[in-house]
Amino acid sequence: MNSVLVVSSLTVFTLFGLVVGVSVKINNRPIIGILAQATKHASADTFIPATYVKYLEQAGARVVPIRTKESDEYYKKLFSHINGALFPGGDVGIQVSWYAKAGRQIYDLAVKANDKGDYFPLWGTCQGFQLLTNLTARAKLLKATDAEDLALPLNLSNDYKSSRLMGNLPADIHHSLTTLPVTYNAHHWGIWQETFEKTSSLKSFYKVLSTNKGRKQISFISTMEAYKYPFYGSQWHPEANIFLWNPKEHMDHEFAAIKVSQYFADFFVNEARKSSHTFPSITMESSHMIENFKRVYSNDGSFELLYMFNYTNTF
Ligand SMILES: *[C@@H]1O[C@H](CO)[C@@H](O)[C@H](O)[C@H]1NC(C)=O
Ligand SMILES: *[C@@H]1O[C@H](CO)[C@@H](O)[C@H](O)[C@H]1NC(C)=O
Ligand SMILES: CC(=O)N[C@H]1CO[C@H](CO)[C@@H](O)[C@@H]1O
Repeated sequence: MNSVLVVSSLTVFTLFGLVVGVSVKINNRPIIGILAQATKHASADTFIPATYVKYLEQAGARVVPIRTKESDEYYKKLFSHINGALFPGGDVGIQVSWYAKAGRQIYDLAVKANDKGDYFPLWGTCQGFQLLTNLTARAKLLKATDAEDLALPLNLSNDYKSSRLMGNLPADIHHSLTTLPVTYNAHHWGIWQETFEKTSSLKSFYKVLSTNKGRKQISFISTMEAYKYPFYGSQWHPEANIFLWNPKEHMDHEFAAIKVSQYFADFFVNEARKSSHTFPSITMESSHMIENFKRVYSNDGSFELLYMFNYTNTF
């Protein structure tokens, strides 16, 4: 009788521990991968803008590069060590680039992992946003929006209130987002709202949180999140307000804009804290950190800081 009682209470304890462990386990050492892309810069084959690195770091994450042109094995292994991935902006295109190919690997692994209950968030910014739509719809959908160097408030959709990303916006952030030019656009192409509505593979996968109009006065999707996956996309640049300082560009640096940027960084890094992937050793973890790689600062008034990589040709 006694031993039966002991056994059953142990079982209850274990079950309880398991349930609690799975649902609330928080990883306070999140590491996020940022995807590299090709460059014509003389000093390397590929690069990652430091702005995206700083953006994640300010919110309590560390960064490792996701290199391009690597083996399937590389992406599988790296994926099992990191807690989220960010596809940054740039101009390599999303049809045939190594950036898009590597993005496809990470995206497919993330879908599979999340389907199995292994939480893994993705964020796409600008070109990275466009890549997410390409990876989901597998179709050529971009059309001209003419939104180069255009800082705008968001036109929130009715659905934003039921979203994870914006459902709990603090009042001041909501006010700034909807009234001030705090979202910096730097894209010629985009996903027209009309295209989105007509493309069932996108419409069933992503909830539209905001739209905007470029100089052509055509509405494009500016912020979205996936219904069933922790995948987020912004056609605008959340990192710009704090970390881009080219005086020829017109991002908003006022305090309210800084707080908006911080809100989105905090949100995404919190998503990464829900992933329990780790590197097998501290030695391996430190050898992957982006701090190991070469940085190049453009001392020409553009204030551009880039992490540089050569292909390793392990494929
Ligand atoms: C990449 O390779 C080139 C040519 O060998 C070399 O000059 C350059 O320093 C390398 N860049 C990096 C970031 O390792
Ligand atoms: C905001 O979105 C609504 C609904 O899609 C649209 O009718 C309106 O024209 C948009 N306004 C701006 C300024 O983008
Ligand atoms: C990376 C990737 O899957 N890109 C796809 C984008 O969509 C086109 C279709 O237009 C595909 O050919 C690309 O493979």
